[in-house]
Amino acid sequence: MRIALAGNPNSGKTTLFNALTGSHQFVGNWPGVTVEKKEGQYKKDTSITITDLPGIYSLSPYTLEEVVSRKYLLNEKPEVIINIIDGVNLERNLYLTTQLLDLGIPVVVAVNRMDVVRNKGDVIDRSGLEKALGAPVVEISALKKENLDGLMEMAKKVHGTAAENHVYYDEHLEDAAKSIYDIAPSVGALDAKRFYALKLIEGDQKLELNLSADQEKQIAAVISELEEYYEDDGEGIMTEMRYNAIAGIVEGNYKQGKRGMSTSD
Ligand code: GDP
Ligand code: K
Ligand code: MG
Repeated sequence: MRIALAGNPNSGKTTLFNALTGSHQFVGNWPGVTVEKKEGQYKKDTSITITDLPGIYSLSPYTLEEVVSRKYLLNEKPEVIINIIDGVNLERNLYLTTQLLDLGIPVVVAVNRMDVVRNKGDVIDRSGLEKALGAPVVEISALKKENLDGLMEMAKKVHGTAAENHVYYDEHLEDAAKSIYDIAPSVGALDAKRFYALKLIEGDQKLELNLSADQEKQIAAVISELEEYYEDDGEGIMTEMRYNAIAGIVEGNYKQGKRGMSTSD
């Protein structure tokens, strides 16, 4: 089984990767770029390969790290994604999560830094978060090596299952995505069809979809209509949709303790 670790910079990816692989790791570079590539075997089951992707905030095509991560996710297709998120910065970290869920690959969300979350007296409604995302959520501390067995058990459990995603936006946007599948059935047939449709709406120029000029024109018309309706450009629409959805998810599932800001790590 091939697992990719994806998450924001500083979310604890390397700490988790090292804890899971121990000395069973290989460090090189991603093809053609000087971004470090780390791959290793799960030390308790060497049939599982784990790839530590570069830290990213979004699956955009702008930074080198984003390009490398999304090429790997779209073209090499890991069988499971472990999305490590910083439990202390849930809102910011979930922005990437919403995009990973669009890829059609089973995702396990690992909420990291639980030692700090608990110290602050904060509480995450784990099962509420699972329901909101449509993906299993496992609370861990990569630093203290807490619940890493539980995380890997969950990764094995979702392996080979259909990817779920409960983060849907409003009907105008969802209808626009469906129109895009109708215009370009080749996009609709892809596992990552939702990813591609929403990125087309975002105005992403690096999707390599080989659409005909006519399809491009029809899709542009769908997007124009959406932009007129929301009085914003596609990128702005998608960003706001994602932030609004995440704000609701965090509001409903993260309770701040009375201890407020305490020690960091
Ligand atoms: P990366 O940028 O995602 O690879 O993050 P790192 O693994 O380098 O971790 C960033 C910092 O967070 C380091 O100082 C880690 O020791 C710390 N860290 C990682 N996981 C945890 C955790 O579960 N709890 C605490 N308190 N600190 C952590
Ligand atoms: K780091
Ligand atoms: Mg790292």
